[in-house]
Amino acid sequence: VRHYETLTVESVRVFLEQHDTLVNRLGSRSETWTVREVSDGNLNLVFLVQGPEGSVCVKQSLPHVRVDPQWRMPLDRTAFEAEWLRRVELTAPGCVPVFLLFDPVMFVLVMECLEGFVTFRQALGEGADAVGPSRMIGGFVARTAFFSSLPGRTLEEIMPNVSFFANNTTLMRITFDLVLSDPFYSHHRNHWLKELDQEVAVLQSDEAIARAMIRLQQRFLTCPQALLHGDLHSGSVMVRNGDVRVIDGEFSLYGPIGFDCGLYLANLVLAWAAARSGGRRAHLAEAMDVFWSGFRKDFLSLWQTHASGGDLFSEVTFSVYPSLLEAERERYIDGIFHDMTEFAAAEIVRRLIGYAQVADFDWLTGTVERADRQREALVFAGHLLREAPGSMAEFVGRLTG
Ligand code: SR1
Ligand code: MG
Repeated sequence: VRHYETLTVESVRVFLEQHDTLVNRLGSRSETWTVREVSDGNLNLVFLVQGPEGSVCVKQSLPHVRVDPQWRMPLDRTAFEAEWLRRVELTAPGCVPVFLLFDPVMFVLVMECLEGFVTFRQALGEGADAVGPSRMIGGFVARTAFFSSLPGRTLEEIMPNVSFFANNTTLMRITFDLVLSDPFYSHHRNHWLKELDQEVAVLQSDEAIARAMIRLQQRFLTCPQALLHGDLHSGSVMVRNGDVRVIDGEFSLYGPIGFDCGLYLANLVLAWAAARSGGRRAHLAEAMDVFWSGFRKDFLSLWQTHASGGDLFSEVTFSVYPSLLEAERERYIDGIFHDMTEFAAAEIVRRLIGYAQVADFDWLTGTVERADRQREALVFAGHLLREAPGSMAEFVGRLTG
């Protein structure tokens, strides 16, 4: 009887040997394979295996948070990631690693190894192009959202998926707590540079911000618009010479489209705040604009070319009211924009004062300068929550001021 056990560099080899398709991919003599553990995320184990013929990436859930063994956790997250990967491969081909195998006993997901890729976060820190990947991610979110939502599909196609992903409650809980709750009150998981004490106190005692967060909590849990990645920060994007892949769909859920957009945008803002020069900041501001305008353009154009594909905003039903349909579509996109700016604010705040922070500021060795940069982002996020901007130009204008 097979049972779950945590993989090691040695047992990964034994695991892979049991699957002919993987053995064929790597090359038949397993003693020639090299196995490397490269886990660096908060939750899971990751191994890269190189054989004479090819390579694979092996990801396994642990029964706890990888970086905190006391924080116990069920294993099912790789099952949701596998399902997300299989669906997104169809709606956004070439944008994710190729799915190879999921083992529901060992909670192991095997996929294409992204050789030579680095995380977008690392690339951003090294001054790499941000505009090209942002255009691609705008298109990626548009396609994955459109083809998993009621504008693009029928209710019979969508509803079983909504209910399947509604079971990803463990990771929903993490997001609800770490992104949308803890940072906005006094919680033991929060931590920040003491130079930011005053800004944090202001943020946590502002009624308008509390009101915005209550709205966001509701949007996150009660608005299943589309299948989301659910954790679309710059560490979930891999890049290599203009090639871009989205990884780590374990947080996938049906939720508001602005959540994925907001997380991506927030991580550009964090990179902007940590940037090494004014020129670099201008480049990152351009990437923000390109991301949003790319998303908007692609989502609207999918609507035009698949006008009868879905149940909502159907040209079949409302063909005699073309201007009404157009106005309603604009309103839908405006709603995504509003959600995006507020979710972006929540992500900025949590990455600066919450449990899981980001490495973007690590190159700033002096705490005073680091705090100054973080303060800029924190104050900007507070402003977004108090008063939503009406356009991307206003969003970028407030930032670059
Ligand atoms: C306990 S998990 C902390 C964070 O890591 C993941 O990448 C998600 O961003 C989550 O919020
Ligand atoms: Mg991750």
